[in-house]
Amino acid sequence: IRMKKDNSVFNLTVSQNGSTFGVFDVSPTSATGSATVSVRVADSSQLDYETVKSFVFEIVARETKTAAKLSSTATFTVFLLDANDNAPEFNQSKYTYSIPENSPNGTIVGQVAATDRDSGSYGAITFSLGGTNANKFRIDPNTGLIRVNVNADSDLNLLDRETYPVMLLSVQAMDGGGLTRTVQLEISLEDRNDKTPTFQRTVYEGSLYENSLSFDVTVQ
Ligand SMILES: [Ca+2]
Ligand SMILES: [Ca+2]
Ligand SMILES: [Ca+2]
Repeated sequence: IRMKKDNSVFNLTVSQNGSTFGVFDVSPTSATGSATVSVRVADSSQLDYETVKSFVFEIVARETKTAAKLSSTATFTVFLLDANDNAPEFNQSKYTYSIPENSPNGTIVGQVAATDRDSGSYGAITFSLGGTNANKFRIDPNTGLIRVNVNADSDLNLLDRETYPVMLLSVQAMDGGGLTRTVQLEISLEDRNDKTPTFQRTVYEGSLYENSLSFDVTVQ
């Protein structure tokens, strides 16, 4: 900004509603006649878009050498622009679910949720799954709903408790600026009686002596 006050010496201060304001300052802080004044950030820790979206403050020029000490005030408004300074946050540090083994394709496993304090695309979250068994499940990238993802035609035993009783996966939440957060997802398979008893052979033979009181043959 440019200040002009003919032949007078004046001080420059930053205030807000009449009291000292420390978020911004000016340089120089005193001048004679006219001066170009820069408004600078004095305390960047207070520039948090998630807390305050704009600042209104005054720059006061006050004469120092005159008896009257005349002053003039200019009001400034500074609007903050959002930066992507927050990663998504899950509502749980870990998710643990349990479903029956051999659950069919589309079975709902559970739903994760995350928030992001930034605005617009910086706060828009996309979910994805990772880990060894991630292909056996699918997650809705927008809602976080997790479902079983098996092809019954080709992978009859994909969710077989005897193979993987507990599966450790990860869920990633990514915002529109590329910041990510990952949590563990543990899916246990509940036992179901999916093994029909079968004989190893269909024909068994045994011999016994006449007059025997018992007949022993091992059936497996
Ligand atoms: Ca912030
Ligand atoms: Ca932000
Ligand atoms: Ca963000």
